[in-house]
Amino acid sequence: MTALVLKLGGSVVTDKDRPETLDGEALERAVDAVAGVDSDAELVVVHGGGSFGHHNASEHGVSTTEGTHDAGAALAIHGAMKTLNGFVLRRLLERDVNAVPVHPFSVAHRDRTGELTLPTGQIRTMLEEGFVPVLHGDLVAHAGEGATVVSGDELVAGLASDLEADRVGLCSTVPGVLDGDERVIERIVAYEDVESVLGGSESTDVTGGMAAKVRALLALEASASIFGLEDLDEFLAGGEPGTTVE
Ligand code: IP8
Repeated sequence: MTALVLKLGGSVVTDKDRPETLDGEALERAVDAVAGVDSDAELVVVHGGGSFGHHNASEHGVSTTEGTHDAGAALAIHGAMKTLNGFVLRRLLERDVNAVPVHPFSVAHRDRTGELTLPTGQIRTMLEEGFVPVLHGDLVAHAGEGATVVSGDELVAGLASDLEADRVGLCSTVPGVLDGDERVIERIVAYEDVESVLGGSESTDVTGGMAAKVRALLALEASASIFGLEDLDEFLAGGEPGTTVE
């Protein structure tokens, strides 16, 4: 199976400055672009949290490594992400995209080392049956921690390798990975190429900073693009806007 995995950054489709608020215009634009994709293409969409989920997670002291055993806290965080997922799905359905939800909290887990297991049998079958699965950053059960956050980027990496995706796109608030002069770096083939602008390999921005994104994408077989919303159409049409990581 060859699939296209697209991540819509949470800060692209929500208003980061106001809790639980969509960026309606940006979301419309993203959804329009997705609706233009050839209906035979196998497309998986993942969205991040933006102004949904993150504030609930920090309120309850939950991160990708610090968990909670409190079901109320878990429901608040997961519930916020489900609300956003519902908005994204509704907009996609309005554009006749055959979108269906996949909630990682119900299917994925981490072991004691933090390694994520995300089953993809249901996603493969959805794709084969003509659906567009829409996942989101979420909570996952984490051995020894209760429940911790899983970011959309981590899901993208897992999906891309498991589904043997041939293309991966991260639609971000920036037009690509920027060099010291704020110019988009066209191609990255090794972390050393960008270490001076993104920081050393010991820096651990597991919550989705650019260094973590680039490292995760370099580890994939698939070629991946990081680009801004204005370039989403071009990416979905088969182009390589922004920064290509291979
Ligand atoms: O915005 C965050 O997903 P991300 C998910 O992709 C939660 O990092 C629950 C905060």
